[in-house]
Amino acid sequence: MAAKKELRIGLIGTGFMGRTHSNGYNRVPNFFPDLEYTPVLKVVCSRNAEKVKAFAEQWGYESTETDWKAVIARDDVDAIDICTPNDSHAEIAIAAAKAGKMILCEKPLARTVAEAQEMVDAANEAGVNTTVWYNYRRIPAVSLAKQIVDSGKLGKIFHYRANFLQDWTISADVPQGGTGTWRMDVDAAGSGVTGDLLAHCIDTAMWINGAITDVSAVTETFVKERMHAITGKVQPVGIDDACIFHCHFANGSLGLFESTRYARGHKALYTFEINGEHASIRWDLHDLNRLEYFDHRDEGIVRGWRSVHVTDGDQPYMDKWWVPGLGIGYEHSFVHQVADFLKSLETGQPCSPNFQDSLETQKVCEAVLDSATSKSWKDTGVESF
Ligand code: 4PW
Repeated sequence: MAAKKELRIGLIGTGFMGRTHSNGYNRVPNFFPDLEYTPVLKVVCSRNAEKVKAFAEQWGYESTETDWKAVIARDDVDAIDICTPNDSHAEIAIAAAKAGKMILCEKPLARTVAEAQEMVDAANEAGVNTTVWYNYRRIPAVSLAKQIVDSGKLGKIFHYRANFLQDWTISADVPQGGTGTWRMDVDAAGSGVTGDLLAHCIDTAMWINGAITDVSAVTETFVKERMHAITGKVQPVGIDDACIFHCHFANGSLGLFESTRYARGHKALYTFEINGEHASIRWDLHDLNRLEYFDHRDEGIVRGWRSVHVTDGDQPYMDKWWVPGLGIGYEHSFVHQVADFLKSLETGQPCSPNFQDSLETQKVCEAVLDSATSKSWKDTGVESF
């Protein structure tokens, strides 16, 4: 067998996402053996020297750094993987692009459109490959939903509906800022559920159903003040705890989106439903190997919702795993993203969503937040996706 080409990774950030990405790199060679490239875990970086060493040992990184600039300066690194809080994405990505490194950036791309635009410009100027980890696209049932819509089976699309519901911030004792709770701090995160959760829904929606052109939104911050874990002071909360928006898609369909971290009982309920002239589909992250499909053209006596168990080798990604009937999980979406990025190096095609695609998602998020503040409809400026 020909020797593999190496993609030498420098991972920055060792939180939840650092683990999901590292798991992806580790599993790809076993399950995607035909790829020309293989990831090599060169270096991992975090500020705490002891913790980063333990992370490197656990996940198989060859070395460690405590300053992200040192990772970018290394000649033995081809790609920078950004898993830090959102407030450092732009600075790290721009420096990485200037050093000619490929960039894999955790979502959302940035806190604002302005930051995201600078990242796109830097990547374009350097001509480096980029991708953003909107991982839910790569759950086989979600990829299958796109295939079905692209095949035209639904006919004209009328409605796209999505929810992302959680309940982990209901207690006023949850702090903002610091390790683990930076998502609660507007300076670190940029926004609340809009950037953290609805960004996933928007990325999937535009990938499947095209550009979102204009939006009308409401947001709410239920707990107005929280202790800040870094300053130790009780401070006003700047994030949106909940957001609901409706919108137009460029194809003429209507969209309805809701996200909150105050839906008691829901931990990560990401669902979407698409209604077309002939057929509808719906999907639920809590039952992620299933895609529900209803086709009005079925013979009347058997017409009804079909529950498609997406585990067959003919369905997206499933030829790589076990045998039909055996499902996979959340973590596999990251394995798929690594595989698709490596494949993109072989083919020379961009690995979608790249920085440019994710800038479009950022535009929708920003229009949603602007709409809620101004209590008016806002154009997103997204023309195509
Ligand atoms: O990206 C999202 C996170 O920030 C995730 O997909 C789920 O919600 C899990 O954690 C948060």
